[in-house]
Amino acid sequence: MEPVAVAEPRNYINAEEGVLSWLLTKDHKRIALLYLFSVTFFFLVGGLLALGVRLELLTPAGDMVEADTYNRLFTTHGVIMVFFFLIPAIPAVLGNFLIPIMIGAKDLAFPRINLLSWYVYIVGAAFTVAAVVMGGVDTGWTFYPPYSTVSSQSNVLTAALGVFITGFSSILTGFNFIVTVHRMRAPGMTWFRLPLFVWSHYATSLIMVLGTPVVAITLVMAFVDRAFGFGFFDPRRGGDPVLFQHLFWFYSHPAVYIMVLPGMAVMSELIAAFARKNIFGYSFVAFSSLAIAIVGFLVWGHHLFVSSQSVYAGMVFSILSFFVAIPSAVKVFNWTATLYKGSISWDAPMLYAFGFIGLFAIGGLTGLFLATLAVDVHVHDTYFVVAHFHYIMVGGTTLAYLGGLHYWFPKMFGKMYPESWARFAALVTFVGFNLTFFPQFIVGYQGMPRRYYSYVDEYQVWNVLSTAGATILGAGYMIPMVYFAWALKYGRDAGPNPWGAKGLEWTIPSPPPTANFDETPVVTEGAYAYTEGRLKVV
Ligand code: HEM
Ligand SMILES: [Cu+2]
Repeated sequence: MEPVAVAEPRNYINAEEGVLSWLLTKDHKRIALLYLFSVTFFFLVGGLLALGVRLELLTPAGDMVEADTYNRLFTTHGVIMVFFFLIPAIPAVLGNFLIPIMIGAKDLAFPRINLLSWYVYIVGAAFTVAAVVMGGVDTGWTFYPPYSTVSSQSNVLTAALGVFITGFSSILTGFNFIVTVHRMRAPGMTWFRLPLFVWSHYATSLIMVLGTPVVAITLVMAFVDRAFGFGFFDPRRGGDPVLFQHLFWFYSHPAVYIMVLPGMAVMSELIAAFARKNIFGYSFVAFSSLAIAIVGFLVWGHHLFVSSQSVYAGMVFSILSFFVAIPSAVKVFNWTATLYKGSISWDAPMLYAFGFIGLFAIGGLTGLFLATLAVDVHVHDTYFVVAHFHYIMVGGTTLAYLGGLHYWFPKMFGKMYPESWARFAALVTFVGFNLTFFPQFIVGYQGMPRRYYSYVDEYQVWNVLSTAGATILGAGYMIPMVYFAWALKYGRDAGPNPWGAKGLEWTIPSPPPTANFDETPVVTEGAYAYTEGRLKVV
């Protein structure tokens, strides 16, 4: 018999070779991988800094690092995690990879702008890395004046410039997504047939485009205050430091939803796929994303309850903050209703999804505590706040991100990851997470302030628990990195649709070819058209 040469099928990964083909690519899938590597890098750096913070807090005395070094540690941890990991992770990696495929398009509307976004991100990151190399920045990731404008001796200008530049990456990505969803949908892909992943990213993009310019301007104002003594935020020159807080939180509260809406986007896909059901109340879940995006812009004042803001304004912001709970709860209730009578399979992505619901619920409920004016006066700037935002951002967003990476890993790379390791890692992460951050609610309620490098002895037991948990959590985050790398080489072939899931991304080969679809698909049914209740056939 003649030997038959079977050429490896062409896909986006092996379509072209060489580093340049990656650095100059206009393929949204390759750009997603560029982001994957960069955000993973920053997650590792931010994680190491967290470890430093936690080690210092193992003992009550400030005996590992100087106070000044400690300030630089937690600030750099916060800046890197927020601006270089949490904000880009899901949209830039999973959104970039999936949005065009999910709507039946060949690419985003503006492929070159997509590549530009990544370069802008890298340039911004380079400034921030430079600030770290030069000795770090110590203002807290919020850059509050007058400390950031007048008193700080650290590299505020360089770090702020880095964050400012990175903002444009976010704006460009949001703008690209919005145009893509409007203009590039395949025939038959009506708005109400869009996967909820796309809806949620659409809402996220609105916040990116409308909110990010505000923080950009705010940082410019702080920059010129510091560099040239303009005095926007300096009462001696007719300015007002509280103005900074208003402007900053006008963006940064919605920014929390830039982090968590994409997490919710992933959740809807995971829940539908692993319960094999249509999402209960599809249009409610879709519109709740928009509602969160809109109401998110009206609540910034809950960060200013103790800033000398009037009690009247405080009350209004308090009530408005409660309203955000409604669309968030709509999502959680609708996912729960979807699970009801679903035929649930406990694959690793679903474990991450359940973890998300649990942690997000705790984070959200404690958010209501903080939104309650009188309670916030007590726990403001304590570890209660630290625990709250870690439950939402770290618990919620990173679990959704990891769940999504597991779910779409076979699509992105054509290989399966080892399932039992993945379940193990999900469990370790969940346990480690709660051990790290639950004690912080208690110690915060007892009065331990945030951003201090030493504390009274009574708080030590909670801090020891928290540091122990952080070690476990760190391990939980590292395990997937190891088996993902392993699976790239040794994993078994995934085939186009390993989960038997619905959605256009599962109709094309894994990894997808460069153009995604051989011919433009015609969509004839809504998202999640599962035959309800059917058992999973593997
Ligand atoms: C092992 C995991 C982690 C540990 C032990 C940890 C610990 C801490 C600690 C102790 C602080 C200082 C709080 C303060 O004094 O105000 C902090 C701040 C912060 N962390 Fe984490 N963290 C972890 C992971 C993360 C992750 C994954 C993110 C984001 C993805 C994140 C985002 C932040 C932010 C935004 C701040 C605020 C910094 C500031 O207030 O200036 N953390 N973290
Ligand atoms: Cu807020």
